[in-house]
Amino acid sequence: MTGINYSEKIPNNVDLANDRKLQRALEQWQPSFLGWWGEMGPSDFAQSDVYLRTAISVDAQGWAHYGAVKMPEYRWGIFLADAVADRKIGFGDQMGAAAWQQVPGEYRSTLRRLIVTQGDTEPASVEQQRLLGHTCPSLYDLRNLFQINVEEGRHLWAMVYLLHAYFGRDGREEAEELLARHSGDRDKPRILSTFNEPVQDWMSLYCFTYFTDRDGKYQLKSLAESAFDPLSRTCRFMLTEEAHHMFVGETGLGRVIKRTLEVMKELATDDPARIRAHGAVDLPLVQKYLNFWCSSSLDLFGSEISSNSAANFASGLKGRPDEAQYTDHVLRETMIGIDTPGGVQQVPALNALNETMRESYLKDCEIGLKRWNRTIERAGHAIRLTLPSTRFRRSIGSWVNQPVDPQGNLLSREEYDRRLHEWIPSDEDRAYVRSLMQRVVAPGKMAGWIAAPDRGINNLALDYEYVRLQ
Ligand code: BYC
Repeated sequence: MTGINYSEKIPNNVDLANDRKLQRALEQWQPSFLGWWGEMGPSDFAQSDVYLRTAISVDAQGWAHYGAVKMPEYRWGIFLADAVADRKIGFGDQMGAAAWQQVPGEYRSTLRRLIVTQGDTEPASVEQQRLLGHTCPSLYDLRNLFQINVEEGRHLWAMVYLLHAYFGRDGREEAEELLARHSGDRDKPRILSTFNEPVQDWMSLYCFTYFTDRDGKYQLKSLAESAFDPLSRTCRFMLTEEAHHMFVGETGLGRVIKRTLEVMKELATDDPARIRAHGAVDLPLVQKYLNFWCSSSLDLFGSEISSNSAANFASGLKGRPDEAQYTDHVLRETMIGIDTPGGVQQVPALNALNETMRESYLKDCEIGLKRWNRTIERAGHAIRLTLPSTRFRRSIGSWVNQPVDPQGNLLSREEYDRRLHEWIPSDEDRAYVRSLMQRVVAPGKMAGWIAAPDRGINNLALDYEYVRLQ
């Protein structure tokens, strides 16, 4: 196991001290990062003590140290999972050859583009969430938000390390650009669409961490298979941090639903108006949030039929999540049927990899829904939460801009436009959710629209002061 050196300005386990040029370049980027954090990271709270975990090693068990930290003093650093000795490429046309420790010239720009796209999402998510601290439903939730934010900041460091270490001047320029683009900025937006959507309330945060961070899990898993070994190693460690982010989404939505069911029982009604009058989030409104964020996150996999994904797989740059579970790792022989508005189209499996990934992602998304639906069923209600059809509200791929309802039925454009507010949050719905977003910061107390979590963080009590506000 490689230990992490915290005595350096940039904590790392990549022996940075022995590469003075790289160390200097990263130390020059560090103040820009801190400047960005101060301007675009969580607004206020810089003086608050937050109960955060920090990586102390890179093995899966017990890698974290917990303690009170002021966010600007968080020790962001560079942590790669341990190297696998004699690692071989596990898929594509070069399967079985030695993994690359350097970037082959012919793949340089494609690989850089993949790393930049991945890197761009990390600060984007921090920017999207920067105002949420002001309306936290509890100190427990506030701390979880900040934990996610600092870790996304570290994930940016992970990609910036690769850019600086392996892509020379171009890489350094890209690292600067990662701090210059901003979520939702009209002139310099973030690269992928979902990362320009505002996340202005905690329902959106829980959906974002449930659906969008899960895309992160799948993309990181596929990059962890990469023939470019430093990318594989950094993604493997990022995945261990990512699990908590999805936990926040799944338990957050679970707690909202639990509270709604309590209110429904108390009032003996499933009438959304009465539930809202009582300050809870009615289940049809939860469904609308799921529809919005699931459909947006589905776009993040790219087009169903994609020559980019085919080329990336064939050349060994990007595999499938858990590549070892498949039998065919070359995919030169197989065809796959893809659902398009013109009917099912047969395409080479190699060109359908984005869709293959999207399908396994959706199976993973179903797990939380099953759990929430069991709770709803046990409470004696007939309503069930569902994932929208992959044809619904797509901005990328075969179904782009098709007027389709969440069940996947093609409608007239007029009917679609008229009924869209039934399927995703309307202005009125969003205004209602905004009205619930009142800050609750007494230790152990929860906002009225969300149930308490089952347990505290790191075995601490629920009424522990997870954030000491200053
Ligand atoms: N929005 O062949 P196509 C995370 C572009 S989340 C805008 O369809 P391809 C996180 C695409 O870039 C994970 N543009 O798809 C979560 C391409 O442009 P270029 C992030 C889009 O290339 C929460 C063109 O359309 N990581 O970590 O196979 C918090 C045609 O592309 C979109 C990655 O995404 C879109 N939705 O796949 C914090 C991994 N979709 O290059 C963090 C790296 C496609 O022709 N990225 N385009 O100019 C990739 O692997 C691929 O770029 C994509 C697209 C999967 C995104």
